[in-house]
Parts: sequence; structure tokens; C-alpha cells
Amino acid sequence: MAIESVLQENRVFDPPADLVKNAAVPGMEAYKALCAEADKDYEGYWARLAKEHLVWKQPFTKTLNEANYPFYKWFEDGKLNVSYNCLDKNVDAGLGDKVALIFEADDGKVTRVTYKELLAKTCQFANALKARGVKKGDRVVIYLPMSVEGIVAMQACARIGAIHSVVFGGFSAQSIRDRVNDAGAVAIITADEQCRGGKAIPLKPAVDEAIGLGGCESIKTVFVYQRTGGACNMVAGRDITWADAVAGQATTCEPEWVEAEHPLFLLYTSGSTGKPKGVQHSSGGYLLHAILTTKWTFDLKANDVFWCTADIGWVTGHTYITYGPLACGGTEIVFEGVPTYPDAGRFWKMIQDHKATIFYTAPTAIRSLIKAADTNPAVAPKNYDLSSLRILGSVGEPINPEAWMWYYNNVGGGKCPIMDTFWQTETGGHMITPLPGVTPLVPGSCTLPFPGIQATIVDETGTEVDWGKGGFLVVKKPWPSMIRTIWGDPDRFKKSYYPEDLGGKLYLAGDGAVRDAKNGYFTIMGRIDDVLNVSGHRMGTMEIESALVSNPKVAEAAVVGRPDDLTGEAICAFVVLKGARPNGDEAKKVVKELQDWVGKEIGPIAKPKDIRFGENLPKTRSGKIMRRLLRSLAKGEEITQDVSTLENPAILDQLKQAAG
Ligand code: 6R9
Repeated sequence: MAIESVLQENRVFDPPADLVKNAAVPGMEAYKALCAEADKDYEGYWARLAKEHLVWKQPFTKTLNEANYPFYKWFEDGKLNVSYNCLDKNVDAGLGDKVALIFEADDGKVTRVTYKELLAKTCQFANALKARGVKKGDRVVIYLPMSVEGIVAMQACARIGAIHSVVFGGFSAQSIRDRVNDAGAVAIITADEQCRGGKAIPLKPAVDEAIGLGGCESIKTVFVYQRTGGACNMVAGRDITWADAVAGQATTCEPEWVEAEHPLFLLYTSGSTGKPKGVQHSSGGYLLHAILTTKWTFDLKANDVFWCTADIGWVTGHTYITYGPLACGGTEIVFEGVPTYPDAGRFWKMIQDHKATIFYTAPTAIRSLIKAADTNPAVAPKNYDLSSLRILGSVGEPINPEAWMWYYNNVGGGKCPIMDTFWQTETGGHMITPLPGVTPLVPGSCTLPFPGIQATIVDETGTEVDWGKGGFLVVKKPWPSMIRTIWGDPDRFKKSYYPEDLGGKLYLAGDGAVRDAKNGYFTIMGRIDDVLNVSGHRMGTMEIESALVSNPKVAEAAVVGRPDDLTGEAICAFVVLKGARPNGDEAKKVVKELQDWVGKEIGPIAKPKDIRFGENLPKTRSGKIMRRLLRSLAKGEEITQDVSTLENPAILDQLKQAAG
């Protein structure tokens, strides 16, 4: 395998002195002590933390059960409730009147919700779910915009032991249908419309369409939160508005005490083959890591105002909006809108208005805001008072050193450390990340493992490689917040994450990485499988290919990624039509048609940016599509590779040019 880092980065930024003294993990010695504790007594370390940071209804006596590896169990005989740990615990501790959520709507309207209020809303909706027959273990699909109700819906499921599966509002009817069908969900919680960038966009019709596609017969109830009150189809006997569902319901609800291993949620994510997989997370282990990482990576304290800009449709929104900050009794901002409305200064204005102290966003957002500030200096961060900030974070994809420097200087004023957090849907929380009072920062590196996480790099036989050499990123020991299985497909779980080639006991992240030869810092070099990362969102090339091929005009399709300044990677599709290869305006028309098709099949984020038509695809004589070649073509590189095994070299010329 030839993964070699090209990054040469010599700038180092030491942690601010006050954080070295006062952060939750104060200084490198404290970090090393935690790592040493975990090295010495791995189970004892996690058991101590689980006792200190979670409230248990029934304490656990067993920490880790490895008997049926890789189906690991953590704290299995303990019982707890996640919503109790996020809400009741804080109200009981005297934080009832503390603001939990500062919700800012697309139009700028601000609503504050205290812990007491959030608990009451959660209980009321939990009772509404129960009234419709939803019970422990049932799956509930949530298709809601960023809203107080979105968080309440998730917390309410957790309260009654129902397993939520949030589907991002940008996904299509077909995607909702597939997830409902795979999970066997009994209810969907949605909204009439969502508001983004000054526009109201219908949501409920996608749910109706999904159910209309067939395969959603398990659905008994559709709850509809009336966000705008716009006209909305309601099916008698099945659909009920949020307001009607909670009317008359008590604002208290005894939590369902569940086993630590009880699934808290499923979250569908793209893999290298087949349909998206339902990543299953636990209650106890997941929440423990959500709490620890919120406390240690972000140093969340009583007076902080935390803002994670992710959507609750992604794992970042689960761990760092719905669960982590609330379980720590924090105050957090929840934003409905988009960073560019009413202008690209929106994030900076909101930091200023709400005096945000911790800000966590994605490199793709930073890159687009750099571009916006370059074109229109009026929306540059320097026009806003961002002095409240003390810690910054980045997630979702590698952050290029230049974007890092801009973020550091222009947003953080050269005084806020940036936590470049590497993790995945499957890991539940941060895996490799700096800690604000500990780690000297090097732009572009996610630095060192979180205390207790045994990350390393191996070659294709599972043997650890020397620092300075590239390889596969793996985790040597199970950790509490890890994926438990793929819903309904344990074999796929085993094959995807614990492959036999590596010995069957190493968790394979699916990313290439390298450690700095001198200090051992990790740099992530991107996916080693057929998963693309577009604006920090995972897309399987297979999924997009399947969507394209399901169009009646398409005979064959191959999808690859190519680097893109703004979105990190862009989707490039090579398509063979059943009819003649189109040219000129006709080609443009078909490109648009196929882009819209993919948008409808999967969602707008999966639309290929480039579509190229050929009479065939470059294949080896044994019929394998030469993806390596397609990647070069997508980048516009000269073909220097050996094409002697290629069956049909003439088509390379056809595929050089993007159509439309
Ligand atoms: C949390 C999240 C996971 C994939 C992961 C990797 C990429 C995430 C990163 C990063 C470099 C970082 N990734 N964080 N790459 N540096 N700080 O994004 O989960 O949507 O499952 O994506 O994203 O490739 O494997 P998910």
C-alpha cells in the first residue's frame, strides 16, 4: 500500500497557560497519567470513569465482557436511563432554571429552554409516544429539522427505551423508506416544513411518499410537528400533530431503566458496499464517552456557552448536541438555519450575540466562509466581537493547514486552541484529538489518542508499522462507546470492522493514517475504501452507482471522488447510457436529469458534480472497472499509468471531458 503523507508542517502552538492549569485535564502530565492508568488496568480505568460520570439505577459489577468478540459488552449488568442522566440529574442538582438550549431560528428568533422546561417537554412527548403504543425496544424514525422538538424527540425515545433513528432532513423519500424498512420502525416523527435560508421547505410530503413506496407497513403513527403551520396532508388514524399528541399529557414520566447495553439509537451511514448500514449504539458506554469527551476535549464548564453547528441528522449532532453537553449540564446553542443567511457573517454574529465560548464546526464550513469573507469583507469575522471564544473544534474531514491557520487567527484571535477531533459514526465520540490544556497543536494533525483509546497504525497483515510510515488506522482494544453491531446484519459488522486479514481483533476504522516520526502525532490521510467525504458527509460510491443504474437510461456507472477546494471531495460519475453517447446540449440535459435523479434517490448531497459519458468504461480484460484510472481522469491528470491491461483504450478520450 502506498499511503505516504505529503504534509510538512513545522508550526507548533502550545496550549494557553490558563488551560494548562485549569482545564479538566490540566497539562501533559495529567494526560499521561490517564493513559498510564488505562495501560495498567484497562477495565479498572473505564469502570472508575463509568462510576464517576454516570448515574446508575443499578450499579454494574462486570465492566467488559469479551467472550463473544467482536460483540463486546460494557457494564452489562448495570441499569440506567440516558434521558435521566441528561435532564433529571441536572434539575436535581439545582440547575432546573439554567438555560439548556438557546435555540435560534432561521429568521433570527431566539427561544431559551431551561433544564426544567426541557425535562417537562421530554416527559410530555414520552407520554405521547406511549399513548400511541410505542414501547421499549421499538424503533422510531425521526425526520425533523434542527429544533427544540428534534432534541425533545430523541430524549423522549431515550426516556422510554425506544430506539431512535434520525434521518437527516436532506435525505429523500427513498432513503427514508429504506431506513424505516430496515429498522422496522413503528413511528415517524416529522415536521410540516423546515426553514432554511429564508425559505420554507416541505418535509412531510417526503414521509408520505416514503410510505407510499411500500415496505413501511410497520409504521403505525406519524407525529407531525407544525413548524410553519403551512398546509400539510394528514392521514386520518395514522397522523397526529405534535400539539395534539402532547395535549393533556403529564409533564412527568418515570424513566424506563434499561440495561447498559440496551440500544440507544441506530444511525445509518455509508459503507463501501451495498445500502447504508444501521450503526447500533448502546446506552451506558455511549453516554459515558459523550460525557468524557465533552468535558475533556471541550473543557465544558458551568459558565460556558457551547455551540456545535452540526445537524442532529449526523452523529456529531447526536453526541455533541443531544447527549454530551446536556449530560454535562451545559448551555448550548441550537441553530436552525444555514451559515450564509441572511449573509455569510451569520455564524460570527451568533457567536457575538450569544457570547459563545466553545465553537465546533466542520472544515467545509470554514472553507466556504473564508471564500465568502474574501469576496465580501463585510462578512469577515473581524467585523464581529468574538472575544467570548476560548476553544475551537473541527470535525468531519481533515482540515487543511491553511484553513486551520485562518480559523485560528481570524475566528480564535490567535488565542483559542483548535481541537481537530477525529472520530466516526461507529466510534460514538472522539478517538484521536488534542485536549485544550494538554496538547501542543500542529495544523492538520489530530495529534494523539483520547486517554484510554488504543489507536495505532498497521500494515495489511495487521502488524504495527513504524512511526513515519503510512498504513491502516486501527484500535487495538474495545472501548465503551464503540458500535455494537450493524442492525440486522452481524456478519457485515464483523467483516467490515474486524476483518480476519488483520487477525479479527483489531477495529478497522477505514482510514489511512501516518504518525509523525518524531512526536507520534497522527495525521489522517483519508478513506482507504470506496467511501467519499463530501463536505464532511460520508457517501458510498456504490450507493451512488446503484442510484444511477436504477435510471432507465443508464446501462452502467462508476463513481469516484476528486479533490475539491470547497467540499473536500467532489463526486464524479462516469456513465454509459443504454442509447447513443450524447453530445452538446443533449449531454447537458441528460446530466441535469441524472443529477436530479440521484437527488431524488438519495438526497441532494449525493448529486454528482461531474458526469461524463462514454460508450464504455475502462475495464481490464477480466472485466474489472479500473477505478484508479477513473480517479486520474476525474482529476484531469495525464494518464501515466499502465493501460496495457485495458480492453478498450479508445474510450479514455471520451471520458476526459466533463459533459454539461
Ligand atoms: C464524526 C464523523 C467519519 C469519517 C472518518 C474520516 C473522516 C472525521 C476527521 C476525519 C480527518 C478529522 N473524519 N473527522 N478525517 N480528520 N478530524 O465525521 O463521522 O460521518 O461517520 O465520518 O470522516 O474519514 O472515517 P462520520
